[in-house]
Amino acid sequence: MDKRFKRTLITSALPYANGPVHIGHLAGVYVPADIYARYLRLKGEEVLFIGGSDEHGVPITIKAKAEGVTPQDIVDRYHNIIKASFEKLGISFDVYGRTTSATHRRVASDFFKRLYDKGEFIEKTSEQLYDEEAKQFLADRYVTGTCPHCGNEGAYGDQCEKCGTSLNATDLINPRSAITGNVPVLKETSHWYLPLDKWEPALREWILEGHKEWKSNVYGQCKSWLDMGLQPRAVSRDLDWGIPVPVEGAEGKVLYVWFDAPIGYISNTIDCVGDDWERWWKDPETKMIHFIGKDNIVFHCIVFPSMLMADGTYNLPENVPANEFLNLEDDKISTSRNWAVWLHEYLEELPERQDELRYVLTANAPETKDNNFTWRDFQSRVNSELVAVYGNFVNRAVVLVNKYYGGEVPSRGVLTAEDESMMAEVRESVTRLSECLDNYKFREGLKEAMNVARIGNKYLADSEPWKLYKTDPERVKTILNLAIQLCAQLSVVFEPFTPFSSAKIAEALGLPEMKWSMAGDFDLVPAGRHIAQLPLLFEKIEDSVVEAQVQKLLDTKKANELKAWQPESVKADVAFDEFEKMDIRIGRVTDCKKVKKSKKLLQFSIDDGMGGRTILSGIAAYYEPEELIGKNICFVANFAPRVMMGIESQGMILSAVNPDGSLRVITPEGDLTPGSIIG
Ligand code: B3M
Ligand code: ZN
Repeated sequence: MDKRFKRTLITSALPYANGPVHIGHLAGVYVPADIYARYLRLKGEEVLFIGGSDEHGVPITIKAKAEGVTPQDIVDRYHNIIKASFEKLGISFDVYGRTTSATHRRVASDFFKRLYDKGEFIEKTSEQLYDEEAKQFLADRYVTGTCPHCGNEGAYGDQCEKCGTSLNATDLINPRSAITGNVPVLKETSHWYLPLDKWEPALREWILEGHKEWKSNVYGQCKSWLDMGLQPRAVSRDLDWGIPVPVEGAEGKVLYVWFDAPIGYISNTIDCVGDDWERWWKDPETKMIHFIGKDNIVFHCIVFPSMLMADGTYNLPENVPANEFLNLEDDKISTSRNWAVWLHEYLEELPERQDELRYVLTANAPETKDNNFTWRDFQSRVNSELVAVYGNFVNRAVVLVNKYYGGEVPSRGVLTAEDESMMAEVRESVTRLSECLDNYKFREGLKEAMNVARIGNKYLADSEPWKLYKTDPERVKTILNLAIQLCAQLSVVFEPFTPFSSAKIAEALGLPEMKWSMAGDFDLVPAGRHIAQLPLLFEKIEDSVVEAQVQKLLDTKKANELKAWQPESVKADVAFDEFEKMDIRIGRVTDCKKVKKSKKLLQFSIDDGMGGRTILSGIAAYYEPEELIGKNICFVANFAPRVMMGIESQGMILSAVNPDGSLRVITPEGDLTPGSIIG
């Protein structure tokens, strides 16, 4: 470890307790964090690995409302599912807490109060969106609308998930209440703001000058935030679910979920180690590492550090190795569309296959770019890597020792040049592996671990002990002794990645406590030790298993497509005078081209019979622009103009959606003059 540090505090993002965790969460955050924690522990370092559920915030109250239960019911349900499934996957948290705990409420409240007393907040009154029917301010996800940056019509009041931009609810075009569907009004309310701009110079110095070694995706995002200039950020909300703002006169206001959630790392530390917690958070010899997904970068690199600096007594994170996203079968993972492989379901449907999932998610980890999980790839990696390389080597070595020596590890004679070169290769691979793990390159590290197994397979294949057994039995003893030593090392180098199989090998070989220093050491299992037969380390994934999982996803897709045709998608009746407010007309496309930097938008020049206009439409995925030139289309002429990608769109072109989600523009039958009124 870097000489400046004596111990490591590892945090992993606190998942929202409004649903179970899926493979995207695992690949992005929890599997890499666990690999790192296990690796440091093997090296004998002092480590604390913090996890927990994030139980506040609007997504939870929305879910509770939809189900007619309390937010507490929701978080109790999912906290338990999440906690149990992490445990079963072998995610080795030292503590898995929750933000509705009494400790957290006290710690978060005190944190706010301390900053408040120091004068670190600005109190500001501003106009916020308000739903008059629900009698409620619409914070964050309580409001949806069109993203002013990319034109996504399903953007939330806190973020556009399409382009990743972080938003204020009042930035949205055509905002709608997620509670009633009403158009919100503006109403005054006051909140506390953390002046991020005050911390901007310190953040610039700390990240842009001091942490050039951070992953380029993380560093780049921080730089672009800092270059845009930071604004004060509200840290309270008008909601009834959360930690009350501990200030007189703040009734009905709670801490913003992104203010209290990262403090959850501190509260969970306190629940884990009690009074010793300050050593983990304030001693400069403690290194803090945040494992998160890319959508959380700004909160962990800008907002939380500003909170910590405002307090002034805490360490800042030493690194934030955020990952990109994992897709599933070429489609974005989505909770609302049920497009995911849920961990708790996986554990039930593929029992005792934890290492297989951990392996594939690491081999495929979205470390530098978004990546894709497919069940076919899962099958092929398990069968051709875990089974055919790692499992095959260990099983062969153990079987041969049982066959020739009744399970007693043979003693070793003089080593040959082949033995020496095999041992050297292993040690080189282990060195590279350590380097990878030290630098958060888990994917590459896993390749090196697998390389050690490959070296073993090659060694057995080249030396052919089964052929030599009759002619040179002494030589066979040496070969199999070394092969068993290599099995012992494999259990160590694979422990961070696939701990369940490592434990099996260690038990069969009678290994003492595992240590990282055992990797590269060929004197781990003494000659004469009796080793047990090993159950198969990994079994092949049969086609039927993969087909069942693919079918499950196809069923999901079908169910999603059908939803559009279900009675609940039919909208409420509209009176004639309401309908009459719409000015729908025929237009002729005089020009059509792609909008630069947008995958979705086409820019139309329309002859509308009134001098012409420009309209943007999100159908670029379904047409080549030239196909549409000269066509007659239908458009809403009095749709309020809006600016997307810097271009004003003056209307809306009508199109229909197919069951597979594809869009087709509506073209009129017969010849009609541009400007003709439809009605
Ligand atoms: N719950 C967001 C998320 O799950 C949030 C992370 C909190 S970490 C302090 O992506
Ligand atoms: Zn957007």
